[in-house]
Formats: sequence, structure tokens, C-alpha cells
Amino acid sequence: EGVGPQEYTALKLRVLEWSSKAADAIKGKIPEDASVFLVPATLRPETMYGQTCCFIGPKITYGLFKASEKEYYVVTARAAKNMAFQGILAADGAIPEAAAELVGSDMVGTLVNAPLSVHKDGVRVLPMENVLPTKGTGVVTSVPSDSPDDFCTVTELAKKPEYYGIQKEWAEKEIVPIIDTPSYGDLCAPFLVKKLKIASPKDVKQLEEAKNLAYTEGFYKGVMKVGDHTGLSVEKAKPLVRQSLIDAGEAFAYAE
Ligand code: A2H
Repeated sequence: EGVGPQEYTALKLRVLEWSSKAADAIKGKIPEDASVFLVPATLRPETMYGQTCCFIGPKITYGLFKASEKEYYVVTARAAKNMAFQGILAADGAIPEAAAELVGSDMVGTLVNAPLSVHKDGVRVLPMENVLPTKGTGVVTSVPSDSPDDFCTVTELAKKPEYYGIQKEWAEKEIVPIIDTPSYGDLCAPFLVKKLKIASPKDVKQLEEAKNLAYTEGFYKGVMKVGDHTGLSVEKAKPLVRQSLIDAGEAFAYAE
């Protein structure tokens, strides 16, 4: 953890189709014509092309918070409070009240639109035990090509779909290369997970090492392989991708 404030990009993943449990929990609590977004906080906006699913903590409680007349955000109450202070929610700086509450596990299977993702038909909400309720928004978008944590979790989910109460194919969306690196190739996270012999999301120590290696290599030596900034270094592409997402209304700045 750094000392200064962490500048995240908060991405807006619009709900296309709720899981049945989530649909029941929010019924009648928000206007029929409102859009609801799951809002993951990321430090790697340039990797959003590679989103294959969206993680929630199965035991974490989330709220639907009003951002405008027609938009609601799904985040933890803690994040909503920070957002209100930052002028992001329609709460006028007051402590925001959730229009509805949802437990993470109830949202599993929900289909969301992931901005920039190569998976244009949407991606599924899936459970991740390692999501911390005390960091970001409690929602994590999954980019298994470049995040060892994400790769390890989708691999685990695809191994035991019944145990996790999901459909196997939800965890098996194609992982496309988005960033090329000199040392680890163009699928940095799968490469490092294999190299360090990481077997499950419980190998926390090796995952930490893989995460540091992937981050340093990707950020300082990576080159974009997809999108408007193909051929540009990650270092230069990152702020450009972030700004275009914000300009398109698909993301906003969030700090904590
Ligand atoms: B990152 P920092 Cl491709 N619990 O986004 C656990 N992890 C969380 C979280 C939470 N509540 N909130 C955010 N995160 C993840 C992309 C990514 C990320 C890539 C590579 C590395 C990476 C796609 N997942 O993060 O502790 C989010 O995953 C490695 C550092 O605030 C977010 O960025 O520094 C990052 O951790 C924020 O971690």
C-alpha cells in the first residue's frame, strides 16, 4: 500500500440481465427504466479490452446507490460514502442510503456489459473469495491475460463450476492477448502463474510475487496489441485509454 491517495478508474458495467436472486432483491426498489451498473475500481484501465468476467465477494454486502435520476451504482456502502464526498453520487455530500441491498452471491450469473471488452455480448458476474470489502468498490473486473489473481481465480472456477454454483462457460471466456512484453510474452499472467507453479488462489505469497512481476513488466515494458493505441507503450496508453473511457461516460475517477 502506498502512502498517497490511490487514483482508481471506476468503470461502469451496465447490467444487461440480472440473476434471478438479484432480480427478486431489487424488485420495486428502483424505477423500472433506471440503468444499474456494477462499478469495479481498477489501476489498469488500459487492460479493459481483456475483461472476461466481473468478480464480487460472495459474502460481501453491496448497495444500489443513486448516481442520477436514471443511474444506480452497485458498490459497498464504504465506497458509496467516499463517492458522495467526491461528488459522484446524487447524495449532495450526505451519507448515501442504498435503494436496495444485495449479497454478492445473489448477483452471481448476472450479465453485464464490459466497456472496451472484446466480449461484446457481455460478461458474467462471478465469485472471488479474495475480494477485500475494505478496498476500492468491492467489485473487481477480471482481466486474466494480465492479472495473475484474475487468471488463478477463473482457472479455479472453471475446475469446480458446480461447487461455485456457476456455468463452466462463464469462467471460460476466451483470454485474448492485449499487451506484449519482452520477458513474459503477450499473456503475462498465465505465463507467470505457470512459471511460479501457482496452483490456486490460496497461494497468496506466490501470487503477490507474480502480481509485482506482471505489474512492473507490463507497465514499464509493455506495448499495446489491441485498440486505438496499438503499438504504443502501456505507460503512454494508460492515461489515454482512461480519458477516453471517462469522455465516453463509461468510467469516472475515484480516489481513496
Ligand atoms: B486491478 P491496490 Cl490487469 N479486493 O485491475 C481485491 N482486489 C481488488 C479490489 C478489492 N476490493 N479492488 C480492486 N482490486 C484489484 C485490473 C488489474 C489489476 C490488472 C493487473 C493488476 C491489477 C484487472 N483486475 O492489480 O491494492 C484491481 O485489479 C494489481 C495491483 O489498490 C485493481 O487493479 O493497489 C487493484 O487490485 C488495486 O489494488
